[in-house]
Amino acid sequence: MARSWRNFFRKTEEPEQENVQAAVEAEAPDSTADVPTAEEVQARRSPTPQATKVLEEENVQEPEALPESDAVEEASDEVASAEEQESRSGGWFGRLRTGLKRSRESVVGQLNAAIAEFRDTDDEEFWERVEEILISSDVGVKTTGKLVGELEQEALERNITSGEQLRGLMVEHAERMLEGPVELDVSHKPTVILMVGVNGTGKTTTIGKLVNFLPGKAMLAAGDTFRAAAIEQLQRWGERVNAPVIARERGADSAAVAHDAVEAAKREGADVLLIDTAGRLHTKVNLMAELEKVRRVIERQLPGAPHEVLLTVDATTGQNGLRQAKMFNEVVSLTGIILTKLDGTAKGGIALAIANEIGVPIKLISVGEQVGDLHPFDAREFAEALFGEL
Ligand SMILES: Nc1nc2c(ncn2[C@@H]2O[C@H](COP(=O)(O)OP(=O)(O)OP(=O)(O)O)[C@@H](O)[C@H]2O)c(=O)[nH]1
Ligand SMILES: [Mg+2]
Repeated sequence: MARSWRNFFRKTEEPEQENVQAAVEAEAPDSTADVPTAEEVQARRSPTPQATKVLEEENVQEPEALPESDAVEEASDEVASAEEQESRSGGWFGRLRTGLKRSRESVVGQLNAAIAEFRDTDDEEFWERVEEILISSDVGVKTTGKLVGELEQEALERNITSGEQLRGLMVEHAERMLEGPVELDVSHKPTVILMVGVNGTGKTTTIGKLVNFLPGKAMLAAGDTFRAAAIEQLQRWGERVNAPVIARERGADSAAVAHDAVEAAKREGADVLLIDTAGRLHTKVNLMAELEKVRRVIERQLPGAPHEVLLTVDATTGQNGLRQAKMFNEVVSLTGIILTKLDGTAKGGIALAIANEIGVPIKLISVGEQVGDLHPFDAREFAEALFGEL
């Protein structure tokens, strides 16, 4: 059974009213001067005909069957039951498996062949072969060493003699490695979620998809003031999911947008504020410094925020995803990873490398461009999709 959206959001803590109040009181009087009201935001949400054209040219994906704004709770129930249905029929899990097909053909296919020849735990050649297979599927040298070391030891201790038992052990160990606190912390009011990542990894579409599942009133912030049509892309999502979008003009300081947005979220009583940012290479020092500034400004406006800093990693980029996670984590302290494009040619092993080497939990996975393609991460399912029987 897939992990459900129902228990994905952690809402147990009391809203931090005192903090919010203190931050509001500490505010410089002119700092909110040009923050638009919700009405103004609503009024300027429609993309211009020109922007619409750009969006069409870009073939920006529109979400399907979105809920009414005043029926978010009910909608998430509907989504959960649709998800249950899908899960029963193997729907999105099937997509994950198909998505990992290249991996499954290379990893599971090769593992099947290796496992078929497994005779005893002392067979050094067998373990070397397993290591090669894992390294070639993006698990990486370090994590492969750990995984195979543990497997070998346990297989020895438990006197494993059959290949199928060994596969079971492998799934178990991978699951343990992948397990982490996946819940999204939305216990604050407002909860601020900052979305970061390399260009084209899925930040903006993930925000759009995620809003559908979030409890309460969402607000979006167009912090990508760099890429052409980025603001319009988010505004388009805002319209579809009935969430106001705080924006400034293209080229504006994205920290200023974040500032406006936090103020607006506090003032308008938004439950969750999702801040989009421009795609940036983890190796560009000045761009990473800019992101750090965005984070700092948010924290100054609302102590304790951002409550979630989520990194989108395109799973098809392999081991580079590990370097991205490392660098972004150093600069903005990630709270979670979203693995996207698992419906593509991803090998999937990067999930193990990230979980083991970065220590930041994978919280969500995306297996396509539609709203229903975003799912809470489930370590067991992922391990099975990766190493389960063909
Ligand atoms: N197949 C597939 N496509 C995806 C997935 N997630 C996002 N995309 C597509 O990837 C493209 C880029 O997504 P965006 O959300 O614009 O990515 P971004 O990180 O905001 O990009 P920049 O703002 O340019 O840095 C879009 O065409 C999305 O529809 C996924 O899980 N699977
Ligand atoms: Mg974007």
